[in-house]
Amino acid sequence: MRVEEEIKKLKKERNAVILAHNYQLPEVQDIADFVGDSLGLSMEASKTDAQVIVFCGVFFMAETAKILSPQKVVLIPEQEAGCPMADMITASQLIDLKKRHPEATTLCYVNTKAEVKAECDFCCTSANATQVVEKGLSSAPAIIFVPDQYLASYVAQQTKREFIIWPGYCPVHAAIREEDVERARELHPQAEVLAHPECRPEVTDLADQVLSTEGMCRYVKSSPGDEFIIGTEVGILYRLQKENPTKHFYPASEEAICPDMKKINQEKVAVALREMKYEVQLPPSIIQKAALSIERMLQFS
Ligand code: CIZ
Ligand code: SF4
Repeated sequence: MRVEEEIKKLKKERNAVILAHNYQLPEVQDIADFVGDSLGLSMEASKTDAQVIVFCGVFFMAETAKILSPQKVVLIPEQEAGCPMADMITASQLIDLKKRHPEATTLCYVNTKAEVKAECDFCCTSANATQVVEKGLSSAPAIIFVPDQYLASYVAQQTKREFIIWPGYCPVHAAIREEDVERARELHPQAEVLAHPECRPEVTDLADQVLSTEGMCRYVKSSPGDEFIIGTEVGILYRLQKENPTKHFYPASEEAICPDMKKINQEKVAVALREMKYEVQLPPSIIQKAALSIERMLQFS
């Protein structure tokens, strides 16, 4: 049986839904029920009556799906698919930081482990961070922002607030340099430059639009332009091209490839469904506390 057919059959048998992050390989995006960003996917999955969620992404994303659907079985087809940025802060490091700034409200990017979310007042995504700060944290005397220093500095600039920043970063986005954007612009002078806020400030300063992955997908669809330089992980170009077949997309850097995002393929999805592995398990107390930070975010976004 072809692997795609096997996945279809197992999906039915298990009553499963398959989620693929925007950065996944084309062969994985093609077999997914939903393709999107980590929070959007987790929310979609929680609304379905599927009993099993197969999350094709990195570990913190599968944890987010578990936090929003504690009654469902959440599987990640590759145990080693982590996020180096999320791993840059642990719960105990955050607890120490909070002790040094007891007056501060804590805000964590969704790219954090569940145990870190559990220690935070608010969660945010790259799509709603500015709004969460403006609406939810307008009266906070101080704000701790973890772990992405570049997203933090972008939101600080937008909201004219100062944050207590953790020096984390995404190695994939940080590798995109000003020169890369300038070179791409010379080659494609008509193209609009879209950059993710995980990029360095030098890069977001050069961009025409600073957008999350879902923001990029929406923007491209509604824009009259037909050429775009994309400053984020290259996996998203597949979705952009599929949804906008007449438009043209160029990566800001062809080297912006997240190795962790490429660890899952169709074969591993089939194995995950066949053998029901690898199941994401979280202590109920962590789920409850982490869910609170997400609920607070949702009130203000
Ligand atoms: O939350 C996500 O899925 C990530 C990592 C990025 C984005 O902009 O969607
Ligand atoms: Fe983490 Fe960066 Fe990979 Fe996203 S692209 S999963 S932030 S390392």
